[in-house]
Order: sequence, then C-alpha cells, then structure tokens
Amino acid sequence: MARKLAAGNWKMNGLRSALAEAKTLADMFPAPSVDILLCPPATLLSGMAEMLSGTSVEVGGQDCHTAASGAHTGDISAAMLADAGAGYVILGHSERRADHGETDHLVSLKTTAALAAGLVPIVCVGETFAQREAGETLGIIRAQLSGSLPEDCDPARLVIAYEPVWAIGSGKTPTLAQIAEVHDDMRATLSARFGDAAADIPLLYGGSVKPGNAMEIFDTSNVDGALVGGASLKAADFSGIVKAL
Ligand code: G2H
Repeated sequence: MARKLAAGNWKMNGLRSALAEAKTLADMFPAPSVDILLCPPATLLSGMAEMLSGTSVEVGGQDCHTAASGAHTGDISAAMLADAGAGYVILGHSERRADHGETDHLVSLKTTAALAAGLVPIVCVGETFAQREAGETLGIIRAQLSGSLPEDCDPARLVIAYEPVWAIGSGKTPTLAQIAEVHDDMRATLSARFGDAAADIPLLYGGSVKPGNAMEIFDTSNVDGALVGGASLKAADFSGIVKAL
C-alpha cells in the first residue's frame, strides 16, 4: 500500500516572511506517520529547504522545464530544483495547463526530466465541469494519464494527483462517490500499465481540501493523500489536514 502523503501547493503565494509557517508546521510533526511536503514558489525553495533541513517536512517545486539547462529565460530545470533541495515537483497542474497551454505531451517530457534529475513527479490530472457534465470524466482522466506519463516512467517514483478543475479554489468538492469512482479507475488504469507496482503509487486528491473535509476524503477508496492549495498556506490549517491523514 502507498505511504500517505500530504502535499501543500503554495502556488504564487508567499514572501520570505511565510517561511515561518513552514517552520511552525515542521515543529508540529517531529516524527509523522505520513509524508509531508511543501511546494513553495521558486523564490522560496532554497530558503525553505535550508530551514527544513533535518525535519520531517520535505520540499518540492511547482514546475520544471523539459531541458536540463540552456537558453530558456525565466524557466527552471529539474536539476536546479534538486540542487535547491527539492525532492518532488508538481507537473501538469491545471493552472499551468490553462495559463501556459501545457499539453499531456509536454507534461510527459517534464516528467522524464524530473525523473532524470532524481525528483519524484506529482503528475496532475482532472476534468473540467463541462467534461463531467458530458459524462467524459473517466475518459479524460485515462487519456491524461496515458499522455502525461512517459514510456519509461518508473512507477516506484511517481505520484498522481486527481484535481477536478472545477473544485480548485472554488470551495466545491466532488461527492465521495465521485472521488472514489475516479481514484478506483486510476488505480485500474495504472495497474493495466504497471502491474503490481501500481498498488504503491500514491493517488492524491486535490481541490478545496480543508481540515473540515479531509478525514472523509482520506477514508475514500484509493485516496492516499491530498494536494492542498489554499489550506496549506497556514500551519494551523495544514496541520489539521496532516492529522486527518
Ligand atoms: C488544487 C489545490 C492545490 P486548492 O489546485 O493543488 O488548490 O486546495 O486551493 O483548491
């Protein structure tokens, strides 16, 4: 069974003063029974990694380029994230797919780059509300999994996050039955591709997870943790989610 993971995605939030929240969180969980991860904006990555060195809280990036280095102004490579202290990187978040036109194929190239740099990619998938209304959810998720995971993907170093686009930052969450349907189908899809190794791939749910709904979401079939946005910014909120896991 996959080890549980509570991952915080700070998105484009947080100045240096916010590092104190990360330290507070780490002090609350000196020996947690689950994995805890914070993915701050790139400007805070190195400072957060240094601050959290020796604690139980790991650090990750929010995106990386497909190339290891080169003339790509404004971009960051997976190797640079690793060098700054990251162990994970979020890839293919729907906000990047929407804001930067990221396709499944681009996400698969980024996943290859992340794995080559020794990072664990957290590959995000999720349907829009229109796709759900049209009954296309499972087909969309299967296609995103197929297109976003490269041929040589190592299932032992992979995390998947299911984030319905309409649930992100909206306060709306799918029903538990809807979450279970998608997570069960993702497990089956990954099993068909990776065999028994798929059982150990952490499947995170993301989209308006809060301390108040975390426990019931974590009790849902094939949910191994959460990718948390807004509620990961404050240690007081995120700690409630970690405890629920
Ligand atoms: C979904 C999630 C974090 P929030 O994007 O990845 O954000 O918890 O704010 O909905």
